[in-house]
Amino acid sequence: MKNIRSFAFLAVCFIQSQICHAQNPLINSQFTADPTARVFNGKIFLYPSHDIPCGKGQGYIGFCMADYHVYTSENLTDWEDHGVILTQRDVPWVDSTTYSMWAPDCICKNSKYYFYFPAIAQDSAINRVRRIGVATSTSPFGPFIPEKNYIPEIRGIDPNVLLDKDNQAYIYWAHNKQIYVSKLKENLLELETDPKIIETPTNKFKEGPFVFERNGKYYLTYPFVNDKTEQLVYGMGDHPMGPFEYKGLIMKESPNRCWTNHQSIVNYKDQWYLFYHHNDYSPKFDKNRSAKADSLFFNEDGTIREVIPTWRGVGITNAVNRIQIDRYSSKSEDGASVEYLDTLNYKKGWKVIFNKTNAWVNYNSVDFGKLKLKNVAVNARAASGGKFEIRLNSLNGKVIAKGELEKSADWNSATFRLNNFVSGLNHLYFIARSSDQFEVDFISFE
Ligand code: FUB
Repeated sequence: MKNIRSFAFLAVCFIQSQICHAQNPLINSQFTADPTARVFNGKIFLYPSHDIPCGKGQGYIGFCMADYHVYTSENLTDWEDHGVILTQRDVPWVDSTTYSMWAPDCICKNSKYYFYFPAIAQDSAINRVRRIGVATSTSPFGPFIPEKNYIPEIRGIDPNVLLDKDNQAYIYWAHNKQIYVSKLKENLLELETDPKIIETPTNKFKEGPFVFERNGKYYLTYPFVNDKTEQLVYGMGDHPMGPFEYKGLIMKESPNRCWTNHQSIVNYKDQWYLFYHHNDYSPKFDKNRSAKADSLFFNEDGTIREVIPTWRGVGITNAVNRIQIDRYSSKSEDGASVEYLDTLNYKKGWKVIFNKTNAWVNYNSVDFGKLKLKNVAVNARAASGGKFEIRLNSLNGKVIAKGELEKSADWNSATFRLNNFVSGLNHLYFIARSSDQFEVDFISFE
């Protein structure tokens, strides 16, 4: 061990540069629900809704949403917040006392960007009627300029727009347990056809439609309450307006009993991803949600394989960044558990607690590039000390570092020499080699 220095917690998301290096959840600088991911100009653009804690008398059943931000990423690991793109104050028809800017969508046609969002209108605030409006921009970063009025024929929430291969656009939304569709006119601002209900197998609660096309098949995906909370399900069809044959589950109910879930599915650099939300940064209040992403795979017949939510999420982690091993890919059943760092501030994230010899966590896809990295810094708290090893690619793989953590009741960052030159993409195994309890927040290579 070379040195120990006092370690003060720094958020994973560096607020000044507005960049988060994150796994699941993707963003910890604020709550991000209903994540719609789109690919524009070779980047992923994420248009979530923005949960904020409600002030007294604000919002509806705990939902308070006043504006939208847009985030981008090229590697699905570093997420940049580009700030507010639209707020309730700036929309002429929205009742800006209602904090009702729920799940949005954004699409691009002929280099113009169309942002669709629901909210409660001034003319119907007493009955809390939800309407859907459009705002446009010449840039995916906004600012988006709202139309003067909402789309008059639509009552509902969760707009989603599919721009089909022939450039015909369809708008989907949810209202009263039903999912609706209409064709949009060429201007993407008005309906061309009357709203039509899409047949779904039951009359149970559903919302959040998201439709995409793959190999000539259209997939209608939506959150649906079959038991206690929302699961994600889908149907497949040959036409954007249906019918869609029900196919089943994409994701089970949230393990943490977050009542809502809300999805988008996107292909980026030849891999499909599911974006969704859970309440990981707000485990006791499920109206403050956070966006997550996991890889999604299809069977040969085009059906979707169930997606099991992971902590590791997606994307490659640069070895010199913080490697949050509590966002593990896999771990031993015994002796390695994950807990919040600070239950008074969940957004600080998590730590791994080791208390058994040979307990381990595995964190996949770390890029060491070609740099000559010499040390690993381990951010740990070890009241009774503790021994560890870091191996590559399997539990029996090459040992690249090992060491002994100094006894300390406080968090410390200690650096240890690497035994071997490491390059390229590797999977890490962090293994406890003593039975003393110690905790690790993150490691990084330097
Ligand atoms: O975010 C508010 C509402 O919760 C969305 O509109 C629904 O889809 C659900 O996620």
